[in-house]
Amino acid sequence: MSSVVNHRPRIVLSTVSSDAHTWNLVFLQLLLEELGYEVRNLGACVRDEDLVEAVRDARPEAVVISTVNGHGHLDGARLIARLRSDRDPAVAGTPALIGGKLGVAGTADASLAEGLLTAGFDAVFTDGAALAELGSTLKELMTDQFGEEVAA
Ligand code: B12
Repeated sequence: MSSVVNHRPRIVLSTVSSDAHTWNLVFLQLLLEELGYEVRNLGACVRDEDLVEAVRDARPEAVVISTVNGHGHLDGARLIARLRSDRDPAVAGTPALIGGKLGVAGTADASLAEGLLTAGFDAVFTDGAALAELGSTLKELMTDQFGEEVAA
């Protein structure tokens, strides 16, 4: 699908339902805004259905999920399954990535990435992954989904 976007590409930023941490979200909001995105930050402990409704309302070019409390591999898999099964194909097909501390095993949590990809995420950033790659990954995902015009 190709479409012309005449606003700054929008990102819905959120954590998962169990996760009370917020500085990770503040950090990512600032980084994404610096990269040229408009960010809707949903804050901590967001229910799956609230994330899906925010996507329906904001029609973002991408969803970015940050999680650090250790439950992200479970909550994230459930969350992305909910988004991908939405009745609206535009909502269900929104590019989505997740990152942070996905479990409680530090860099060994890299093994959890495969499950999150299988569940429906387009990209996974494990603990310690290069943050510098966030911008280029988002651009790739948006270009695949919407065409060249959306790049921030
Ligand atoms: C502050 C803090 C809290 C505060 C949070 C306050 C707030 N308003 O945010 C409070 C006290 C509430 C808290 C609670 C808990 N915490 Co806490 N907390 C921390 C602490 C000390 C700092 C987190 C922080 O703010 N970092 C600053 C931000 C900017 O960095 P960050 O979160 O690490 O995010 C970076 C990266 O992870 C990455 N990143 C994150 N998300 C994403 C997403 C993408 C896409 C990408 C690319 C990158 C990325 O980029 C960020 C910048 O580098 C960490 C330990 C630590 N030193 O990291 C523990 C820590 C995160 N907490 C932990 C735990 C276990 C808990 C509790 C479960 C404790 C408990 N038993 O109650 C609860 C969780 C409650 C819940 N429901 O979620 C563990 C998680 C264990 C794990 N995953 O391995 C940690 C790691 C402590 C530890 N070593 O055990 N916590």
